[in-house]
Amino acid sequence: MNTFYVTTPIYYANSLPHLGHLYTMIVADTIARAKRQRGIETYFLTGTDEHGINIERAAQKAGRTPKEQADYVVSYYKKMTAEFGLDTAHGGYDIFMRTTEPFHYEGVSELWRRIAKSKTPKGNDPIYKGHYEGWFCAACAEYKTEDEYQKPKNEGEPPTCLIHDTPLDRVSEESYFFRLSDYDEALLSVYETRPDFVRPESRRNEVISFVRGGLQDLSVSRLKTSVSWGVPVPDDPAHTMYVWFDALINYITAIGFGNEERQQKVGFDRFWPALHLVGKDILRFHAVYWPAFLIAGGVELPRAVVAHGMWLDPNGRKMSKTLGNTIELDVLQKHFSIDAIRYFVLREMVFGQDGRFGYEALIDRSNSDLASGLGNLSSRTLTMIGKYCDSHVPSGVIPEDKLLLAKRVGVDTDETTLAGFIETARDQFGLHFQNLAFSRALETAWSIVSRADKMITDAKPWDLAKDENQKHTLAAVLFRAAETLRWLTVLLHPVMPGASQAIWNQLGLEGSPAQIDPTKLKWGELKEGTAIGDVQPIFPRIDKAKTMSEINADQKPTGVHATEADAVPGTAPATKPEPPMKHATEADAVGVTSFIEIDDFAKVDLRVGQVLSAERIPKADKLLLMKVDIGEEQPRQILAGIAQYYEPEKLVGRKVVIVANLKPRKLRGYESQGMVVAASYGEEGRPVIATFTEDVPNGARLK
Ligand code: ME8
Repeated sequence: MNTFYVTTPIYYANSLPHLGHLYTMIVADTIARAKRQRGIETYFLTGTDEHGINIERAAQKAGRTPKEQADYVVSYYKKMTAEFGLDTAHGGYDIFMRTTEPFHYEGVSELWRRIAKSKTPKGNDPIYKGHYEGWFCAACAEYKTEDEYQKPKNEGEPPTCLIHDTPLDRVSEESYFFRLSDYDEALLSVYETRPDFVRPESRRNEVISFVRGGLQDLSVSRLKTSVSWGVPVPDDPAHTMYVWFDALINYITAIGFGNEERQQKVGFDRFWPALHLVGKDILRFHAVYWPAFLIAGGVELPRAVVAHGMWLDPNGRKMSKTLGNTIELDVLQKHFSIDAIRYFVLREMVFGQDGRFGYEALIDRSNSDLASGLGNLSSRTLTMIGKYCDSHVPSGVIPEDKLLLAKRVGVDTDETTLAGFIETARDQFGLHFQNLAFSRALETAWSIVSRADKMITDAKPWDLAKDENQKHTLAAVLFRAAETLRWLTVLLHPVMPGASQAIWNQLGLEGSPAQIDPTKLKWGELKEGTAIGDVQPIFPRIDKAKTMSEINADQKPTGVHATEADAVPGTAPATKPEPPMKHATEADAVGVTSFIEIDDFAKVDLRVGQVLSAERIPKADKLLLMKVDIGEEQPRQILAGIAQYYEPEKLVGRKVVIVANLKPRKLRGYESQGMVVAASYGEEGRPVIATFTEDVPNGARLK
């Protein structure tokens, strides 16, 4: 049986979720929907991590018991997941896992016992009793070594956590240890033999160098007198298990490890191994400790551990409650459709790298890609079918004797040109999706939107409608547009389930795009004569000024918010108010003054390139150092003076135009082997990089 299991981290039940938590769930939900659409039986887990000192303290502060605290946070999570369409009722997760479930206690105890009975690869006992002396961060639920904390300013004070800036707890007590130091070679061999085990590549390298640096044994219990809120150590109830030990095991207890009832209901053998999606903040736990526990317990390793980057605010700062720059989910939900949010986070973050989240950017993308892009393609196509074809899908066939007429108005009489383009885009979309390159996948889907838009604009159906002789040409153009829409709804279903279904219904189709395997789509299967449904706008345009002022009014009164308008002056030039596009400076407006021959132009070798990496150069505010693939054996190293306007991480994967035969020159000690072509406007000469809306191979020449 073909099955698939995907997990998000289980989130701490000490505080309410924010955009970061929502993001991992959206990614997992998208993957799960794509698998289900392909007929693969899929299990999707999310949930909460409810034990440990941090929950105990949060409960105490709120005047609740730890369980009441967990219940409170869980009820919020459940409400939130329902509102965002991520719960079971909306086709989302299959289990909201809670570590306070009795079956979880059973499974965790079972794994502890199995580990305790085994031997390490070096022949030692994996679990031993010792004495722990050191510092612990309750918020990270992590023991900290000297290079992981800030030493105190005054003697006698505790050091502080580098992440949370809060004082660490001194721990000096008896503890059980897991002999992690004996698993280094076993782990390195996993990373070596399974290069896809930790993804992306950069994270895999980090993990390998961490393990190569030497592993220390891990304290896996606390005395019950210090931490009582957790799973008791089997046969030694004076000890409570370390919260991460218990939490990681949730991924297997949820599907039946150590509990017969769960095993019957879900099935460990049916679904394990899982694909674990995590933020890079907790990669070490998932890619080092977790596989070591599993090796020790004789359990198969996960399919893969995939770490995504973190959402930062528009100024590039980490989102945190203290800074007040987290994105509030209720504000987000009030002003944006679920599909627009899903599209934005998947399109905007280059998977694996950090991304910046701002409401203004979300509005801009919604308006450009959704309202003016997909939404407009859908409404113009369906409105024209309503107007010119009596609301029925017309025939796509142009009769032999009308082909010449169609050709005369520039309509391609060979339907397979468009069909071929879309089939190739569908395949590319699928490949990107499989590699979790959602941003690239969506770029590819939007190349289909542009192609269909261009077909309509070039064919001018409104003119064709005036000529009775062209009625077959008109019908064929509208059929092709409608068939393109059908394909788009199927491709985009995992990303935007609501909007895809709405367009599907408006096309007059039965069932759901959720039931169509995109790899099995065949061009032309849209049936002539299908009565289209009621045409409604799918993505209404958002009034930016009005929505921004409403958002600002809605935000909690304390702290700095995550809107671009709140950017600290001088820290993020990209957030300066942009001059309206139409108002170029007078200098820009001067017309062309002298002409060149075509041969002069031919001297400039312009090539299509793709940015492979982009980074800032220390002490050079304006320059970005990029590696660009222009179809040559080696990528070009190119410097571009765009750092004040472009975030390097957003350029990765983007298609650009390169002047390939420009004499190399050195800037700030780096050789630049070409130039990126950009428009320049306004008094500051703001650069806007030239790019393509359709897919084009690297190295293609511009003529
Ligand atoms: O670490 N950007 O729980 P947690 C992107 N209980 N993702 C973010 C994010 C951000 N700014 N902030 C949070 C724990 N996340 C443990 C996990 S698993 C056995 C135990 C997401 O509540 C991201 O997935 O701190 C990150 O890894 C996770 O929330 C951390 O959630």
